Amino acid sequence: MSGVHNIVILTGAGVSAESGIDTFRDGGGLWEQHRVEDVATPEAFVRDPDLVHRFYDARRAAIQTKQPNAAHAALARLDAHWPGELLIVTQNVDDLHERAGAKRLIHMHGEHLNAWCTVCDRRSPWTGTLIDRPACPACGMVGYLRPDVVWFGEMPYRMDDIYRAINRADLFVSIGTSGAVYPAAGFVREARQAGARTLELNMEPSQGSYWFDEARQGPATQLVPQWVD
Ligand code: BJW
Repeated sequence: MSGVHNIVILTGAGVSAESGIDTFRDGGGLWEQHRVEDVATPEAFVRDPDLVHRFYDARRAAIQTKQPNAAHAALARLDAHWPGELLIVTQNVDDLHERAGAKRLIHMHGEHLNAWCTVCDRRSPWTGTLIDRPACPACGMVGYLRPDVVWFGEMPYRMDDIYRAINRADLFVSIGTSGAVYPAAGFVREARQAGARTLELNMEPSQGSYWFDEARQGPATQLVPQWVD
């Protein structure tokens, strides 16, 4: 990686697939099992909160039984040893990057293991269920906690920090994401305009594959360690 000082890495569901966590848009993925409009919009939560809580309670329980894989581990090694600026921007709501040891990390679509109180606006660590309408640990109000995830139509988190890093990047790497969801799908264009080299590591060419200088196909547990080491 000669001449590279500042790296931004975007990750998606494909990075966690080999840990046994379902992706969204692959055959058998989450959006084949549930309609997006029923579980991943603010309107769905207003219409049928029990359905939404069941969907997220089940996934919150499942991720706690999964382990980081070789791709998460390789990115954590890179984070630990890279002397320049580095930012891992994950769309994933699981905690496998941090359990592998990554530190320079932003969860732009939120985190399963947080609950967000819609009354006091505080986030609290959460490993249990939300369907039973528990009290907010911060303000004590009962029945107002929701999953701390970003649904369609909501603003992803820390966009200013992300765009600042992309605009300083010499290298932008996208791993395990279909490129179907904005604004993350537009990061590669932003990075190119800022002069970064762009690399995609994914099982198949993503929807925006043609924007990348180089695209390698294969499983993340092979491609990511090969790239890092
Ligand atoms: C492997 C592998 C292996 C498999 N190894 N690879 C029309 C045009 C443009 C935009 C819009 C539009 N209409 C509406 C919008 C906006 C909308 C949007 O993008 N919609 C599209 C569907 C068109 N976006 C939003 O609403 C966002 N907010 C927003 O835009 O606010 C305004 C704004 C504007 C400008 C700047 C800033 C803000 C919010 C989006 C929220 C997305 N939320 C979800 C759910 C999170 C909670 C939860 O988990 O339930 O986030 S949806 C879901 O998709 C989840 C993911 O993070 C996200 C991306 O999915 P990802 O990670 O790419 O997974 P997959 O399954 O799609 O792909 C996996 C890939 O891995 C595949 O390619 C496989 O081949 C590969 N793979 N195994 C390597 N082993």
